[in-house]
Amino acid sequence: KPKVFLTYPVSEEVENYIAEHCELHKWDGEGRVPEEVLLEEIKNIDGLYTSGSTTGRIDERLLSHAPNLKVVSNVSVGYNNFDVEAMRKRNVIGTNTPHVLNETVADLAFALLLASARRIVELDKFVKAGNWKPTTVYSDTYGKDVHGATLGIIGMGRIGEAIARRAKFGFEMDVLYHNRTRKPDAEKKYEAAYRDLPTLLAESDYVILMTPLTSETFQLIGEEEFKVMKKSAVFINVSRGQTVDEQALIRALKNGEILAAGLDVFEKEPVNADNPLLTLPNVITVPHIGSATAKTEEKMAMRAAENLVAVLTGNQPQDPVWE
Ligand code: 8YV
Repeated sequence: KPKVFLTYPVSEEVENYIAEHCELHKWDGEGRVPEEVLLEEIKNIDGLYTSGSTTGRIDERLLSHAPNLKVVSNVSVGYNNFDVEAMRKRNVIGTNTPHVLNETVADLAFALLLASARRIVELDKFVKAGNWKPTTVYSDTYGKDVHGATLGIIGMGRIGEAIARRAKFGFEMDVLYHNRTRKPDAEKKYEAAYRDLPTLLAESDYVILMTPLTSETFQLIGEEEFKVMKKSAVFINVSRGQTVDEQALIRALKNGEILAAGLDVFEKEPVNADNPLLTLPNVITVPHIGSATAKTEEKMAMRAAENLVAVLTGNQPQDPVWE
């Protein structure tokens, strides 16, 4: 049987499925696999089951220790942990888990948007701290309307579309989008209007960043981009931390160039405790939980298992990240 290394815990069902076809090696510790363990395991395995956060980058340095490796199966849709060129050169197939997480990630984007707009986190703390008094000035609790506002979506892929659907039909928002290619379907279904990036930023009340991290989108949003946004704009990032220049975001929030931000992702994860984003009152954060519901994570885990097994049993995986 081909040998595989599982770098984080999966359900019994997923594990049994893999074990039917493969000899299973598991990392039983918590969090990231220590480098010495990974380098030892990778010497003998045919397949690696991972997500960027448990093994780090799949690059030439790692691959040079992995003479038998045929497939790296990511339990995530993002595959910025793959050095695609290095993997291709060594004929290692990379797979991801698209589709099954679209709605869950779109839900989180909206959760951050609504919570930022209506100051849910700040006002929750206010009530629980006993600060709601008969003398409380009601206007001090005012937020921003979501319904009917203009939403700019940067990255109109599958998840971008799920966000657009919520915006259009749930909140009657005007949807703008920016994408590498035009999306006639989305334009029709959600009346989404294409804009170049500066125009989208200038016209939007809410901006949701939902692009994959690539060399083209690295720090796509920086100082200049925040400057053209409305001072009343709310910025949401559910893509990858490195699609934003984090220092520029901090300055924009401090200087009132934008109103608020809701962040699922950070330049460095886990985020450093002294990162100013954690103390700014107009920022809400969650620990990269875009797809983190039990149901969706199980679907992702099974899909990644199917991809892994497909390659190792000589079949076509359903989600190769390149052809
Ligand atoms: C993953 C994600 O769960 O799928 C992605 O790209 O960002 C998340 O949904 C996370 O990367 C851990 O694997």
